[in-house]
Amino acid sequence: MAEVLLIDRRDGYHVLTLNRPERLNAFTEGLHLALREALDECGRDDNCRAIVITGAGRGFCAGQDLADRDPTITGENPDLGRTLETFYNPLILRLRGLPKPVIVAVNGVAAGAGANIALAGDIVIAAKSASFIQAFAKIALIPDAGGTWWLTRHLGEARAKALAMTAEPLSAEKAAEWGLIWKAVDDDRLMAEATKLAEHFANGPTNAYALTKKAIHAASANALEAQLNVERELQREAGLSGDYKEGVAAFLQKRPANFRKR
Ligand code: LHQ
Repeated sequence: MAEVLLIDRRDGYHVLTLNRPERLNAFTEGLHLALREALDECGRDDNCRAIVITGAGRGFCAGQDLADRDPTITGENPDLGRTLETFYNPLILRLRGLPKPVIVAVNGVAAGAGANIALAGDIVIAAKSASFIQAFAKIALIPDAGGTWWLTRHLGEARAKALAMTAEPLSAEKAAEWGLIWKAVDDDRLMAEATKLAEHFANGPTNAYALTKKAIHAASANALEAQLNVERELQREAGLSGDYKEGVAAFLQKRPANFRKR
Protein backbone atom coordinates (compact mmCIF):
# COMPACT_ATOMS: atom_id res chain seq x y z
CA MET A 1 0.00 0.00 0.00
CA ALA A 2 1.32 3.48 -0.86
CA GLU A 3 2.35 5.63 2.06
CA VAL A 4 -0.29 8.22 2.86
CA LEU A 5 2.36 10.81 3.73
CA LEU A 6 5.63 11.21 1.88
CA ILE A 7 8.51 12.71 3.85
CA ASP A 8 11.45 14.19 1.96
CA ARG A 9 14.16 15.08 4.47
CA ARG A 10 16.32 17.70 2.79
CA ASP A 11 19.26 19.74 4.04
CA GLY A 12 17.67 22.01 6.63
CA TYR A 13 13.99 21.35 5.96
CA HIS A 14 11.45 18.62 5.30
CA VAL A 15 8.86 18.44 2.53
CA LEU A 16 5.69 16.57 3.56
CA THR A 17 3.36 15.48 0.78
CA LEU A 18 -0.19 14.37 1.55
CA ASN A 19 -0.41 11.29 -0.63
CA ARG A 20 -3.94 10.02 -1.28
CA PRO A 21 -4.30 11.62 -4.72
CA GLU A 22 -7.20 9.40 -5.77
CA ARG A 23 -9.24 10.99 -2.94
CA LEU A 24 -7.76 14.48 -3.37
CA ASN A 25 -5.67 13.75 -0.25
CA ALA A 26 -8.69 13.62 2.04
CA PHE A 27 -7.84 12.87 5.66
CA THR A 28 -8.20 9.46 7.27
CA GLU A 29 -7.03 8.55 10.75
CA GLY A 30 -3.93 7.05 9.17
CA LEU A 31 -3.04 10.32 7.46
CA HIS A 32 -3.64 12.23 10.68
CA LEU A 33 -1.33 9.92 12.62
CA ALA A 34 1.39 10.06 9.96
CA LEU A 35 1.27 13.86 9.77
CA ARG A 36 1.30 14.16 13.56
CA GLU A 37 4.42 11.98 13.76
CA ALA A 38 6.15 13.90 10.94
CA LEU A 39 5.49 17.28 12.58
CA ASP A 40 6.75 16.00 15.93
CA GLU A 41 9.86 14.61 14.23
CA CYS A 42 10.60 18.01 12.70
CA GLY A 43 10.01 19.67 16.06
CA ARG A 44 12.63 17.40 17.67
CA ASP A 45 15.20 17.52 14.84
CA ASP A 46 17.63 20.46 14.94
CA ASN A 47 18.37 19.86 11.26
CA CYS A 48 14.74 20.45 10.33
CA ARG A 49 14.44 24.24 10.44
CA ALA A 50 11.33 24.62 8.27
CA ILE A 51 8.57 22.47 6.83
CA VAL A 52 6.81 22.53 3.48
CA ILE A 53 3.43 20.81 3.27
CA THR A 54 1.86 20.08 -0.12
CA GLY A 55 -0.44 17.56 -1.79
CA ALA A 56 0.17 14.83 -4.38
CA GLY A 57 -1.75 14.95 -7.64
CA ARG A 58 -4.22 17.61 -8.70
CA GLY A 59 -5.61 18.54 -5.27
CA PHE A 60 -4.13 19.83 -2.03
CA CYS A 61 -6.67 18.26 0.34
CA ALA A 62 -10.44 17.68 0.29
CA GLY A 63 -10.77 17.67 4.09
CA GLN A 64 -12.16 14.71 5.98
CA ASP A 65 -12.49 11.53 3.92
CA LEU A 66 -16.26 11.32 3.91
CA ALA A 67 -16.24 7.65 2.95
CA ASP A 68 -14.28 6.91 6.12
CA ARG A 69 -17.22 7.79 8.32
CA ASP A 70 -20.23 7.32 6.13
CA PRO A 71 -23.36 7.48 8.33
CA THR A 72 -25.44 5.88 5.57
CA ILE A 73 -23.37 2.69 5.99
CA THR A 74 -22.99 2.58 9.74
CA GLY A 75 -26.56 3.78 10.30
CA GLU A 76 -25.32 6.07 13.05
CA ASN A 77 -24.11 9.64 13.01
CA PRO A 78 -20.53 9.77 14.28
CA ASP A 79 -19.56 12.15 17.08
CA LEU A 80 -17.76 14.77 15.00
CA GLY A 81 -16.89 16.76 18.11
CA ARG A 82 -14.84 13.81 19.21
CA THR A 83 -13.14 13.57 15.81
CA LEU A 84 -12.19 17.22 16.05
CA GLU A 85 -10.96 16.85 19.59
CA THR A 86 -8.89 13.78 18.76
CA PHE A 87 -7.48 14.70 15.37
CA TYR A 88 -8.17 18.10 13.82
CA ASN A 89 -7.83 20.42 16.79
CA PRO A 90 -4.49 18.94 17.91
CA LEU A 91 -3.25 19.14 14.30
CA ILE A 92 -4.08 22.83 14.03
CA LEU A 93 -2.43 23.55 17.37
CA ARG A 94 0.64 21.52 16.36
CA LEU A 95 1.02 23.50 13.13
CA ARG A 96 0.63 26.83 14.93
CA GLY A 97 2.83 25.80 17.83
CA LEU A 98 5.67 24.24 15.83
CA PRO A 99 8.67 26.44 16.70
CA LYS A 100 9.75 26.49 13.04
CA PRO A 101 8.23 28.08 9.93
CA VAL A 102 5.47 26.03 8.29
CA ILE A 103 5.10 26.77 4.59
CA VAL A 104 2.00 25.39 2.89
CA ALA A 105 2.22 24.98 -0.89
CA VAL A 106 -1.39 24.67 -2.03
CA ASN A 107 -1.09 22.84 -5.33
CA GLY A 108 -4.80 22.45 -6.12
CA VAL A 109 -8.22 22.51 -4.56
CA ALA A 110 -8.28 22.84 -0.77
CA ALA A 111 -11.76 22.01 0.52
CA GLY A 112 -13.41 21.65 3.93
CA ALA A 113 -10.91 20.98 6.67
CA GLY A 114 -8.31 20.79 3.87
CA ALA A 115 -8.70 24.52 3.26
CA ASN A 116 -8.43 25.31 6.93
CA ILE A 117 -5.42 23.07 7.53
CA ALA A 118 -3.72 24.99 4.70
CA LEU A 119 -4.60 28.28 6.38
CA ALA A 120 -2.96 27.09 9.60
CA GLY A 121 0.42 27.40 7.88
CA ASP A 122 2.63 30.37 8.68
CA ILE A 123 3.19 31.17 5.02
CA VAL A 124 0.63 29.96 2.51
CA ILE A 125 1.56 30.01 -1.17
CA ALA A 126 -0.96 28.72 -3.69
CA ALA A 127 -0.81 27.76 -7.34
CA LYS A 128 -2.96 30.14 -9.38
CA SER A 129 -5.18 27.23 -10.41
CA ALA A 130 -5.86 26.32 -6.76
CA SER A 131 -8.98 27.30 -4.86
CA PHE A 132 -10.22 27.33 -1.29
CA ILE A 133 -13.69 25.96 -0.60
CA GLN A 134 -15.47 26.06 2.74
CA ALA A 135 -17.42 23.02 1.56
CA PHE A 136 -18.99 22.28 4.93
CA ALA A 137 -22.45 23.78 4.33
CA LYS A 138 -22.94 21.33 1.45
CA ILE A 139 -23.00 18.51 3.98
CA ALA A 140 -24.79 20.52 6.68
CA LEU A 141 -21.69 21.20 8.79
CA ILE A 142 -19.94 24.33 9.99
CA PRO A 143 -16.36 25.32 9.10
CA ASP A 144 -13.93 23.60 11.44
CA ALA A 145 -10.16 23.10 11.76
CA GLY A 146 -9.94 26.79 12.64
CA GLY A 147 -12.02 27.96 9.66
CA THR A 148 -14.31 30.28 11.58
CA TRP A 149 -11.25 31.80 13.25
CA TRP A 150 -9.06 32.30 10.15
CA LEU A 151 -11.88 33.62 8.00
CA THR A 152 -13.17 36.06 10.58
CA ARG A 153 -9.71 37.26 11.64
CA HIS A 154 -8.31 37.63 8.13
CA LEU A 155 -11.36 38.67 6.15
CA GLY A 156 -13.96 40.00 8.57
CA GLU A 157 -17.47 38.73 9.20
CA ALA A 158 -19.03 39.69 5.87
CA ARG A 159 -16.65 37.65 3.74
CA ALA A 160 -16.35 34.90 6.37
CA LYS A 161 -20.08 34.32 6.44
CA ALA A 162 -20.50 34.47 2.68
CA LEU A 163 -17.67 31.97 2.05
CA ALA A 164 -18.93 29.63 4.78
CA MET A 165 -22.61 29.78 3.89
CA THR A 166 -22.36 29.69 0.10
CA ALA A 167 -19.46 27.17 -0.03
CA GLU A 168 -18.35 28.98 -3.18
CA PRO A 169 -14.73 28.45 -4.23
CA LEU A 170 -12.33 31.32 -3.59
CA SER A 171 -9.59 31.46 -6.21
CA ALA A 172 -5.97 31.53 -5.10
CA GLU A 173 -5.51 34.98 -6.60
CA LYS A 174 -8.53 36.37 -4.78
CA ALA A 175 -7.37 34.70 -1.55
CA ALA A 176 -4.04 36.53 -1.91
CA GLU A 177 -5.72 39.82 -2.83
CA TRP A 178 -7.94 39.52 0.27
CA GLY A 179 -5.01 38.76 2.57
CA LEU A 180 -6.07 35.21 3.38
CA ILE A 181 -2.79 33.79 2.04
CA TRP A 182 0.69 35.15 1.28
CA LYS A 183 0.65 34.82 -2.50
CA ALA A 184 -0.57 33.05 -5.62
CA VAL A 185 2.07 31.97 -8.12
CA ASP A 186 2.11 30.32 -11.54
CA ASP A 187 1.44 26.60 -11.12
CA ASP A 188 4.82 25.55 -12.47
CA ARG A 189 6.59 27.87 -10.00
CA LEU A 190 4.81 26.67 -6.85
CA MET A 191 7.30 24.15 -5.48
CA ALA A 192 10.32 26.21 -6.54
CA GLU A 193 8.94 29.21 -4.63
CA ALA A 194 8.03 27.13 -1.57
CA THR A 195 11.37 25.34 -1.37
CA LYS A 196 13.32 28.56 -2.00
CA LEU A 197 11.57 30.03 1.02
CA ALA A 198 12.23 26.87 3.06
CA GLU A 199 15.94 27.07 2.18
CA HIS A 200 15.95 30.71 3.21
CA PHE A 201 14.37 29.82 6.57
CA ALA A 202 16.70 26.82 6.97
CA ASN A 203 19.60 29.28 6.97
CA GLY A 204 17.82 31.82 9.15
CA PRO A 205 17.49 32.45 12.89
CA THR A 206 15.17 29.57 13.79
CA ASN A 207 14.52 30.69 17.35
CA ALA A 208 13.71 34.25 16.26
CA TYR A 209 11.13 32.80 13.86
CA ALA A 210 9.63 30.76 16.70
CA LEU A 211 9.41 33.84 18.90
CA THR A 212 7.92 35.86 16.02
CA LYS A 213 5.19 33.24 15.60
CA LYS A 214 4.47 33.39 19.32
CA ALA A 215 4.27 37.20 19.34
CA ILE A 216 2.02 37.42 16.30
CA HIS A 217 -0.29 34.72 17.65
CA ALA A 218 -0.53 36.55 20.97
CA ALA A 219 -1.40 39.80 19.15
CA SER A 220 -4.82 38.47 18.11
CA ALA A 221 -5.94 38.28 21.72
CA ASN A 222 -4.11 41.26 23.21
CA ALA A 223 -4.72 44.97 23.65
CA LEU A 224 -1.73 47.15 22.67
CA GLU A 225 -0.23 47.49 26.12
CA ALA A 226 -0.36 43.77 26.80
CA GLN A 227 1.18 43.11 23.40
CA LEU A 228 3.99 45.57 24.05
CA ASN A 229 4.74 43.56 27.18
CA VAL A 230 4.79 40.34 25.16
CA GLU A 231 7.22 41.96 22.72
CA ARG A 232 9.45 43.11 25.58
CA GLU A 233 9.70 39.60 27.02
CA LEU A 234 10.22 37.80 23.73
CA GLN A 235 12.71 40.40 22.50
CA ARG A 236 14.64 40.00 25.73
CA GLU A 237 14.87 36.29 24.99
CA ALA A 238 15.86 36.91 21.35
CA GLY A 239 18.48 39.43 22.41
CA LEU A 240 20.16 36.91 24.70
CA SER A 241 20.69 34.42 21.88
CA GLY A 242 23.88 33.55 20.03
CA ASP A 243 21.97 34.21 16.80
CA TYR A 244 21.52 37.86 17.75
CA LYS A 245 25.25 38.22 18.43
CA GLU A 246 26.01 36.56 15.10
CA GLY A 247 23.48 38.74 13.25
CA VAL A 248 24.98 41.95 14.59
CA ALA A 249 28.57 40.77 14.03
CA ALA A 250 27.73 39.81 10.44
CA PHE A 251 26.10 43.19 9.81
CA LEU A 252 29.05 45.13 11.17
CA GLN A 253 31.56 42.95 9.32
CA LYS A 254 29.51 43.30 6.13
CA ARG A 255 29.18 39.52 5.62
CA PRO A 256 26.24 37.12 5.50
CA ALA A 257 25.19 35.85 8.93
CA ASN A 258 25.82 32.19 9.65
CA PHE A 259 22.89 31.20 11.80
CA ARG A 260 23.53 27.52 11.24
CA LYS A 261 26.69 27.32 13.30
CA ARG A 262 25.03 27.29 16.73
C1 LHQ B 1 -13.43 12.43 -1.73
C2 LHQ B 1 -13.50 13.61 -0.98
C3 LHQ B 1 -13.71 13.52 0.40
C4 LHQ B 1 -13.80 11.20 0.15
C5 LHQ B 1 -13.16 14.15 -3.03
N1 LHQ B 1 -13.85 12.31 0.93
N2 LHQ B 1 -13.60 11.24 -1.16
C6 LHQ B 1 -14.19 17.11 10.26
C7 LHQ B 1 -14.56 16.24 11.31
C8 LHQ B 1 -15.12 15.01 11.00
C9 LHQ B 1 -15.91 14.71 10.02
C10 LHQ B 1 -16.45 15.59 9.09
O1 LHQ B 1 -15.67 16.57 8.55
C11 LHQ B 1 -14.74 17.29 9.09
C12 LHQ B 1 -14.27 18.37 8.30
C13 LHQ B 1 -14.46 18.30 6.84
O2 LHQ B 1 -13.50 18.35 6.15
S1 LHQ B 1 -16.03 18.23 6.24
C14 LHQ B 1 -15.78 18.60 4.53
C15 LHQ B 1 -15.28 17.41 3.79
N3 LHQ B 1 -14.97 17.76 2.45
C16 LHQ B 1 -15.87 18.04 1.51
O3 LHQ B 1 -17.05 18.12 1.72
C17 LHQ B 1 -15.34 18.20 0.10
C18 LHQ B 1 -15.85 17.06 -0.74
N4 LHQ B 1 -15.29 17.13 -2.07
C19 LHQ B 1 -15.73 17.97 -3.02
O4 LHQ B 1 -16.63 18.76 -2.83
C20 LHQ B 1 -15.07 17.89 -4.36
O5 LHQ B 1 -14.39 16.66 -4.45
C21 LHQ B 1 -14.06 19.02 -4.63
C22 LHQ B 1 -14.83 20.34 -4.82
C23 LHQ B 1 -13.05 19.15 -3.50
C24 LHQ B 1 -13.28 18.72 -5.92
O6 LHQ B 1 -14.21 18.45 -6.96
P1 LHQ B 1 -13.70 17.74 -8.31
O7 LHQ B 1 -12.48 18.42 -8.78
O8 LHQ B 1 -14.88 17.68 -9.21
O9 LHQ B 1 -13.24 16.27 -7.88
P2 LHQ B 1 -14.17 15.02 -7.52
O10 LHQ B 1 -15.32 15.44 -6.71
O11 LHQ B 1 -14.45 14.25 -8.77
O12 LHQ B 1 -13.19 14.18 -6.56
C25 LHQ B 1 -12.21 13.28 -7.09
C26 LHQ B 1 -12.32 11.99 -6.31
O13 LHQ B 1 -12.01 12.28 -4.92
C27 LHQ B 1 -13.74 11.44 -6.31
O14 LHQ B 1 -13.65 10.04 -6.27
P3 LHQ B 1 -13.98 9.18 -7.60
O15 LHQ B 1 -13.83 7.76 -7.15
O16 LHQ B 1 -15.34 9.53 -8.05
O17 LHQ B 1 -12.93 9.59 -8.61
C28 LHQ B 1 -14.30 11.94 -5.00
O18 LHQ B 1 -15.33 11.14 -4.50
C29 LHQ B 1 -13.09 11.87 -4.10
N5 LHQ B 1 -13.22 12.80 -3.00
N6 LHQ B 1 -13.31 14.67 -1.81
N7 LHQ B 1 -13.74 14.60 1.21
